[in-house]
Amino acid sequence: MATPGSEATWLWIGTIGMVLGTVYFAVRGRGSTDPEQQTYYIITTLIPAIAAAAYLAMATGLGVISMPIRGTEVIDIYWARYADWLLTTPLLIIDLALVAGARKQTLYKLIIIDAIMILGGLAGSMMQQGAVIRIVWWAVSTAAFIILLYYLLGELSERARSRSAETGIIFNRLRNITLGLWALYPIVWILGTGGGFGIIAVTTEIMLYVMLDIGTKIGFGAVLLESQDVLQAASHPSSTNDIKSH
Ligand code: RET
Repeated sequence: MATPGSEATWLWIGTIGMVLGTVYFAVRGRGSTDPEQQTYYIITTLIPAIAAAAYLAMATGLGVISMPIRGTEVIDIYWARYADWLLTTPLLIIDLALVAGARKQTLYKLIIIDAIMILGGLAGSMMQQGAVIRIVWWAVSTAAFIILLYYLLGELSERARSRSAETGIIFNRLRNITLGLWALYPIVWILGTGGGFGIIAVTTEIMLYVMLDIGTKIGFGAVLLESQDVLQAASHPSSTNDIKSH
């Protein structure tokens, strides 16, 4: 078991950030009584809660192993982040699918493609034979990611638009946050320990992942819950709004 060095500070920042995010969503969701709203609250609260456990494991040295990679020295592989992503990315996809009103079949497909993406990254990070095989796994994982984007931009966007104009706008906002932030993960991976070249320092890599994870889990969750309030208000207008709209 390897012990994390200077990168531990960032892993602790990640842990604290995720705990705060969990508490924030849990407190926010307490007042909700609508079953649909509650589903969003539960999913959105679970996401940082899972990540908090993974970050704690990484900060305490449980979620990391040292591995000799051919052509480089021994590198630390933080495998716990893949366990986190394997659980949290499907939850984020469920959030998006719920907003869009996606078909169950499409949702299952997306979850399988997502699992291939994350497991491809895990496999690549564990390959000890050198850079080439690691890059091959990166390409497999990135191909799965591109297929995910294709569904988000196509079928899911269309479904959301067909629900209502507001849903279409809100889905696009959530989708764009997802596209923009998720696309940075493969870049950090290949430049960091993932690619085996270590072009960026381990501490920088961990810092970037912490920032991305906070954005994709807490930033995304906050925007989603905010938007749900708006949609809810639009579908169950109060009497004041009724009067205003007449
Ligand atoms: C990996 C491996 C290299 C290729 C690709 C990857 C994609 C990772 C993504 C992760 C998203 C994580 C999120 C976590 C927070 O909730 C696995 C780095 C494409 C997209 C959103």
